[in-house]
This record gives sequence, structure tokens and C-alpha cells, in this order.
Amino acid sequence: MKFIKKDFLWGGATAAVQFEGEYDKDGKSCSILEMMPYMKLEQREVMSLNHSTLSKKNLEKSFENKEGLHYPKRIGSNHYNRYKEDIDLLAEAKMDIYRMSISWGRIYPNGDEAKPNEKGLEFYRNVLTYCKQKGLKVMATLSHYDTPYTIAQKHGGWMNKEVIDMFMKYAKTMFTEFGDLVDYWLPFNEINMAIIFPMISATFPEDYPNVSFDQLRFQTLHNQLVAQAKVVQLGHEMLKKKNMGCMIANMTTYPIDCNPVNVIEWQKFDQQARYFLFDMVAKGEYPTYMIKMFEKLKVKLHTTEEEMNILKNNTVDFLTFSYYMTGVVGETTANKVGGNLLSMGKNPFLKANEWGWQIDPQGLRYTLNDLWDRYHLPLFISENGIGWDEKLNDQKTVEDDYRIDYMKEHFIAINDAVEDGVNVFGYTMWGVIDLVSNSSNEMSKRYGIIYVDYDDYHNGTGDRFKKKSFYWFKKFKETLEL
Ligand code: BGP
Repeated sequence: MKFIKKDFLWGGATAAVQFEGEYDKDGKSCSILEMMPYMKLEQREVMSLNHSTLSKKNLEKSFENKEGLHYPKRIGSNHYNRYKEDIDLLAEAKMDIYRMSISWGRIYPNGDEAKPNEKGLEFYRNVLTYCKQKGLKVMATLSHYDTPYTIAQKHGGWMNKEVIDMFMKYAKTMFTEFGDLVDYWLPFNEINMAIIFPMISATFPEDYPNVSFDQLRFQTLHNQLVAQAKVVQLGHEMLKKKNMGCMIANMTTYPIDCNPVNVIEWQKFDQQARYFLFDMVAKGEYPTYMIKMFEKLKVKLHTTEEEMNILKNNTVDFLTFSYYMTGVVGETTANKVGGNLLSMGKNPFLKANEWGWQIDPQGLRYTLNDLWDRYHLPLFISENGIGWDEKLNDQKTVEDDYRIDYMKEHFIAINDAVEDGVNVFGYTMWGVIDLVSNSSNEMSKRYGIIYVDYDDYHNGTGDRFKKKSFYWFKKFKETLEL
């Protein structure tokens, strides 16, 4: 069958903090996520939302002692020095668009400088100009889990409303410098992850001893939402285009069965874990179900009428989201939004990869239909893909048929949604060139159609090799045949 939408944008996605490497070169400061490997903590501990594990002291102490690193892995794929080769590969695969992120800490290492770091600007100008030369459109994320650690240290992170102004200064610099080189802007990546993973808000509970944990995570999210809306406003004013979005981690789930009690539980989960953030950026106000939940959790947001108006009047031009898997909710898993959003149950009808991420192309069709019906905004799938532990074979390639199957099935699902009448205009596969995994901090969870020769400890040449899926994708792009 032929993919029916001719002007659909196909491409790949990466993020500075997982891909660039050179985390301290040319004036860059460490981002909050680049510090995380030095915590010597198991990822699950960090994810457990336990006050004591998210300790700044713990982090600083272990950072001083680089020798005993538990995870010397977030070194990235050396894109900083190999960007031309990487962009050449995307162009060779016949991609239309590249989703990348800009590292805030390369531009304003401490957040509060009066002037941007020229070296940082130069790097991104080179990357973006080269993309244009190669005919690639660009979608740029301003903060892909990438708040400078200095902002946590000196300013208390996103709990502090002054950080909104720092982010605005950064956004303004980006629009001034690169407004004509970037086609789509996303202020934040997976903004809803701030609820379940407060580390990305660069706020440590120990800096706010009298604030409840729920208050902390919803307040830091609120401040980021205000920043998001202000960036949309500024973008519209400065760039005069309708190209402002916000990236949301989509967590589609199904009720565990048709018992109405479970369906109600599932509905609550779906509202809180999925619709909440889409509602915020598309409709611009807190939905009733969240106001009720805040009452229950004793969360009182510090906000003003002005902020609420900014949210209301500066909604996004299109919706973009990550889609990897689906889960099941009911009985034991419901109402987990107060705890861990990721604790979704297993679906016996689906297969999963080694990390338990359940593969569900039909769920993508469902999600696209659902979001289109609810918001009537153009949709863009900005992350999708399958992580796999891979090694190069003797022919210096990887026979990744599972990835080809995954892509093919998801592309068919997108095509089905287009036939259903959904307005979806693009897709960027996650980690198109292998990079460090976010949840495992390792290289060995690979998503790319291009292999990068680094292992978990950064041994290797860093050379790039085309996997079987690279050739499959290229052929698909040339023929649109699935
Ligand atoms: C998304 C993040 C990405 C990426 C991806 C895959 O949530 O936006 O940065 O990491 O998930 O996740 P992982 O690397 O944990 O497999």
C-alpha cells in the first residue's frame, strides 16, 4: 500500500543532552540531567520521588569525585564535533525534517548572564545553517530536560518565578538569532514529566523544606506552563508565524475490563495523566478534574490573574507528543497520578521490548483520532521508536528487522488515521542516530536507524554505521510504499 499523504513531514529526533556530548566545552554549563549520572543512584530510586534521594548535597558530593563514577555514560554521541556527518546522513535517508534541541546551558551557562555565550550561538548557527543547506526543515526544542544545574543551585529551579524571566531571555535570544532558520518551536519537551520526575524542574525538595511534595511538583509545572505560554506569545509577536507548539509525553491507556468501576478509574487516570497537559496548552486553563484533585492533595498554586490570562490567551498552534507504548489501568493501577504516572499495567494482547515498553501501533491510530476530535489542532508525532540492545555484526551493520516492523506498523497506523480524517502532518523517529537513553543512562538502549560506535562506558570510535532500517526507511521515503 502507498502512504496517502504527500506533504507529510518525515524525519528524526534527537536531544542535546543525550546526543551532543562535550558537556563542558566552549563555556557550556552542565544541565540538570548531565549531573544525574553522578548521583550514584539507581534510576528507579530517582524515579521513586523519595525526598532523600533527590538530594542536592548527594549530587554535589559525588560530582566532585568524578573518579568513582557509577554512570560515566551521559557523554552523548559526539554530535558536537560530527554534526555535518550526522546531518548528511539524515539527508541521505531522504528525511524532510530534523527535530533537535538547543542546550540552554550553551547559550546562558548560568541563566542570569546579561549576554549570551557567543560560542554556543556559533555552534547552533552552524548546525541550523547546514540543515537548511541540506534541505531539512527544523523543529527546535528549547528545553529538552535541559535546565542548567546552576539554576537549581543558585536560584532554586523552576519553583522560583524569576526562572521564568531567565527562560524568556533565552527564548528571545533564540528567536532573534534563529527565527529564520527554525521552522517549528517547542519551548519544552514532555512538559508533563515535571509531575512525575521533579528533577527535570531543577528544584530540590530540600531547598523548600516547608513545601509539600505535591505542592512542589505542581507549582514547578505551573511555572513552566506560564513560561510556555509566554514563549508562545513572544514567538507570535516576533516571528509572525503559527509555528509554536509544546511537546507532551502521551500516555494512552485502556481500562482493564468493562467493569464500570474500572472504567471510571481509567477515565480519571486518562484525564490526569493524558488530557491534563493537552488541555493546558490547547485550551489554556486548568480543567475541573485537576482543580478537584488539587483540593484533595491540598495543593494551592501561587498564581495571579495576569498569569491565568497569559495561559488562556497563548495556546499552541499545533499539538505534538511522544508515543512509544500504551498501558492498562483499573483496580490496582488507577488513581496513580498522585504517585507514579508510569505505573501502567500490562496488556496481554501486546508484545513488549526488553524494557517492558508495550508495542501498540493501533493505539497510535486511536490516540491520533482522539486528540484530533478533542482539540482540532494539527498533530505532529515528535517521538516514536523502539529501544533495543544492539551490536554491530561482521558486516558492520545491524539487522534490525524488529525496528523495520515497528516503523512499518506505526506508519500504517498513521495512514489509517489520515484516512479516518485526522489532520496529522509529521513524524520524527526518536534517537534516529543512536544516543544515550534517558531512563537507563546507557548507550545500549538504542533507537537509531544509524548505529553509533560507543558502548555504555564511552569506549569506541564514535563512528556511524547504517542499520538495515536505514535502507528500509530511505526506500520508503522514495516510494512511500509500505
Ligand atoms: C522520551 C524523552 C526522550 C527519550 C525517549 C526514550 O521520554 O523525551 O528524551 O529518552 O523518551 O526514552 P529512553 O531513553 O528512556 O528509552
